[in-house]
Amino acid sequence: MGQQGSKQPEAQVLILGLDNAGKSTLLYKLKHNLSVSTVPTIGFNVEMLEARKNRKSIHLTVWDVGGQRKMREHWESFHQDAAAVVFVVDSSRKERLEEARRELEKTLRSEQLRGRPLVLIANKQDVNGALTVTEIKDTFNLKKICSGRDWFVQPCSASTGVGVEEAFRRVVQMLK
Ligand SMILES: Nc1nc2c(ncn2[C@@H]2O[C@H](COP(=O)(O)OP(=O)(O)O)[C@@H](O)[C@H]2O)c(=O)[nH]1
Ligand SMILES: [Mg+2]
Repeated sequence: MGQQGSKQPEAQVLILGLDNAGKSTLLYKLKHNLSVSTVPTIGFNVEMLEARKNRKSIHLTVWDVGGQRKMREHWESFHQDAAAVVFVVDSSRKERLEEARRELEKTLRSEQLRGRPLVLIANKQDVNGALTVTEIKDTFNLKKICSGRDWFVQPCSASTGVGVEEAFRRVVQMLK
């Protein structure tokens, strides 16, 4: 969690979401401004990023944890040190929204994540007919399941990069 008063604050950010939501695409867009072709993540990816908060530099360690069913049971082991959670949703897959909602709700119930801010990414907004931020917010009943923490929903396309930097600026702003 970084030492109090340390000159170079650090924070860990956890990217979660179902498989195929676009987590790894998002991470690599953010890190290298590159569209890379991803393969399903077995285990996790981790990247260090430099961000600015109140004109100070902050080191972010961003964990992108595989979203396949078998990996989800390991999400919990990443909770402890997470200062913020980024939850990525594939807005083009209406039929997987309920599954995503269940996983998010479970994640937010974690004691170790109590009070940690959440940025929900409504990804794949470039796809025709993608669910809007409002539709996702309502379906997820976010107001209710996020009580006691800061939260924000960011429309995004990890492929084109639209919304990617905004999403992380939000994350950084919300860090305590
Ligand atoms: N159209 C579109 N496709 C995306 C977007 N983000 C990711 N993808 C695609 O979705 C698939 C899964 O992406 P990936 O980053 O591997 O998802 P992960 O399993 O959550 O890490 C890949 O084929 C990506 O190219 C997006 O914003 N728009
Ligand atoms: Mg991945």
